[in-house]
Amino acid sequence: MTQTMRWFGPADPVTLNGIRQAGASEVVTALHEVPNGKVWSREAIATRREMVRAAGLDWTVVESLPVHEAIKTRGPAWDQLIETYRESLRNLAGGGIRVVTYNFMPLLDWTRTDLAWPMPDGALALRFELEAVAAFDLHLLRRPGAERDYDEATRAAAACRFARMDADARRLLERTIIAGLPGSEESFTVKAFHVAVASYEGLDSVGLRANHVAFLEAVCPLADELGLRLVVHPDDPPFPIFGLPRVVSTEADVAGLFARVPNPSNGLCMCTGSFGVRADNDLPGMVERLGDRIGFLHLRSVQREPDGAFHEAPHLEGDAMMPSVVAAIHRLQRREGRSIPMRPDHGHQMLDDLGKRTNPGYSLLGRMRGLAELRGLERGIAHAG
Ligand code: DNO
Repeated sequence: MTQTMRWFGPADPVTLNGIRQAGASEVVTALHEVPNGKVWSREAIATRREMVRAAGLDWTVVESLPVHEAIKTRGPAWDQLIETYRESLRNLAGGGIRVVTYNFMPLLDWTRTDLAWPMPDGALALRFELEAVAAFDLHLLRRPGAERDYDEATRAAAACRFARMDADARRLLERTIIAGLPGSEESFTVKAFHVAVASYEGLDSVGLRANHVAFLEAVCPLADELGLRLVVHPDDPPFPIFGLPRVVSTEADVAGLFARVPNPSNGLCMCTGSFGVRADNDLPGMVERLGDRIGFLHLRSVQREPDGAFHEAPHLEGDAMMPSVVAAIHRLQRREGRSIPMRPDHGHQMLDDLGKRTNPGYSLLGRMRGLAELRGLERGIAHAG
């Protein structure tokens, strides 16, 4: 695997040199300062790549070139936004980028309910509890029709939980869920979130899937020509949330996408953490079967808990069966004669990072531990033959 780490650009408290010392050879990054829906210029791409190269690293994978909400909903600005996207792809390919990551999740990108959940060793992990989402949805957001989306036990637990929370706890939960985690393209207040959710009214999973296919049909022929791979990041968590459809949650979802848009540029960012929340996603089998479509790897492991909750375990623990996943990746790379870019996804906040300002999930030391473990695992598998 080509070892990379995510870097949020010059504003990231983690330095390029820190990433280099962690042993990565590349960063994956984005022009986070360019508003969603605007072109990434050749000059800005070249300047950022130069900055990365000057630090002894490279940048060949973008995470992410955001897909505007009006593309996901097929709103009136669709044509213009597609043209903008295509222009950015041209500029990226001209600037040496090979892989472009995106997602097709309505409004919210990745979502958690607790960003500092203490592990037994004192490190802090990211966690998701459906009950906390329900407490927010039913009692803070008060989304019309929300009660239909939770079973009776979850509704009751959410009501008790909400009653126990003071104003600070309520505000923290609200911020955690809708203010936008690192790399998310959107950030909302409760009021704005109401309006945004309403803009999806009437769009079900069939409609969203059709819009996803329309997007790919509009950009993949160009990406093929440019020699780019467009890789879709799966839904995190991999099920509908706040009544919004999610259509990239399972192997069948992505296989359907590849069947409908067979262009070689139509690819996958295989995120074992996102897919791994569902016990019905067989991760090593997915690597095996989706093989040549995989253009980028996010490796992390979640520990599933009862009642739809999960937290992020150390990279080699939890439910992902990482040794089997990496063994499948090793076979895939050997079969196809390529090295797939990988990043250790997220990491615990630990050691000296505990007192620091960090991007949740993206502090250096936890990810450095993850990268070291994954690198060792791959080396061991390769050595064993
Ligand atoms: C979270 C990330 C996601 C990912 C986007 C891709 O940690 O994996 O935010 O970058 O979904 O567009």
